[in-house]
Amino acid sequence: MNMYEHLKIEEKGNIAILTISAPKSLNALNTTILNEIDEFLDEFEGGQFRCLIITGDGEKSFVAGADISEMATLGPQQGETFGRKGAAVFRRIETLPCPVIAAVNGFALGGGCELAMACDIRLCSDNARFGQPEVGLGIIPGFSGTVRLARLVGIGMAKQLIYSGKNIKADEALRIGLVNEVLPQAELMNRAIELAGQIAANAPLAVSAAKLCINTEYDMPAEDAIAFENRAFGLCFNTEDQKNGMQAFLTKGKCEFQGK
Ligand code: CO8
Repeated sequence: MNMYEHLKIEEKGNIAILTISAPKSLNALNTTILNEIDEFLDEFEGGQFRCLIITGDGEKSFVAGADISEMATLGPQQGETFGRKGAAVFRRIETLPCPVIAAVNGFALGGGCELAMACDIRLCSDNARFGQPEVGLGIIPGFSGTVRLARLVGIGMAKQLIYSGKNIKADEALRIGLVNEVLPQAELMNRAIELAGQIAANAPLAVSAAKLCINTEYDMPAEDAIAFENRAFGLCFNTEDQKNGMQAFLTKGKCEFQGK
C-alpha cells in the first residue's frame, strides 16, 4: 500500500483498516484527505480484501466534519464542487463490493456523520457524538447527509437532527438506529475486527451479492426488488463457493471460501 499524509493503513489478512489522521483538526476532511481516500480506494479495490474498517485517529474524534477553514471562503461553484467531491468519495465507499464497517471512536459530526452513514455498519465507542450541525454554519449537509440520514433513521428524526443541528450521544444514536452497537472505547477496534473477521469468513461473492441487493433494492418497487433478488440468488449457484459451502455442510466439514 502507498504511504499517505493523512491516512494510516493496516492490513490484517483479508481485512484492511483505514485510519483518518489529521489530529490538529480532529480529523476534519479537507480536499487533500478526500483525494487520499479516493486514491486509497483504488488500491483497496485492486486487492483481495473482504472487509474494510474505517476509523479516526485518537480517542476523541472519528471525523469532526468537513474542514471549516477550507470552506469558509468558498463561493457557490466551489462549494458545489467540494460537495460533489465528498459525495463521490462516500458513494464509492457505499458501493465497494465488500462490506465497510465504521468504527466511530468519538465525534462524528457533519461530514463525519455522513462518512459513517456511507458505511454498511456503524459501531461506536461510548464517548461518540453524532450530529449534522451544518445549519449552524449557514450550510446544509453536503456530503449526502440529507439523503442517507432520512433513510437510516426515518424522515422525522432526520429532520429534527438536521434542523436543530444538535449532537446526540452514543446511546441515543443506538436508540434511533443510527449505530448498531455501542462499546467501551478500549473494545471498539477489537469488536470491529471480530465482526470483520466473521464477515470475511463467509463466501465473499455471496456477501457482495447481498450488499448489492440491499443497496439496489432499497429504492425499487417491491415487485422489481424481489425480481432483482431472484436473479442474484440464481447467480450464486454459478459459484464454486456455493458448491463447496453446501458440500461442507452436508459432510459436516468446514469450507474455506475462495471467492470463486
Ligand atoms: N473543521 C476545521 N477544524 C476543525 C473542525 C472542522 N470541522 N472541527 C474541529 N476543528 C479544529 C478546531 O478549530 C480546533 O483547532 P485549533 O486548535 O487550531 O483551534 C481543533 O480542531 C480542536 O477543536 P476544539 O478546540 O473546538 O475542540 P473541542 O473539544 O472544544 O470541541 C468539537 C470539539 C465539538 C468537535 C468542535 O471542534 C466543533 O464543533 N467542531 C466543528 C464541528 C462541525 O461543525 N462539523 C461540521 C462541519 S460542516 C460539514 O461537515 C459539512 C459537510 C458537507 C460539506 C459540503 C461542502 C460544501
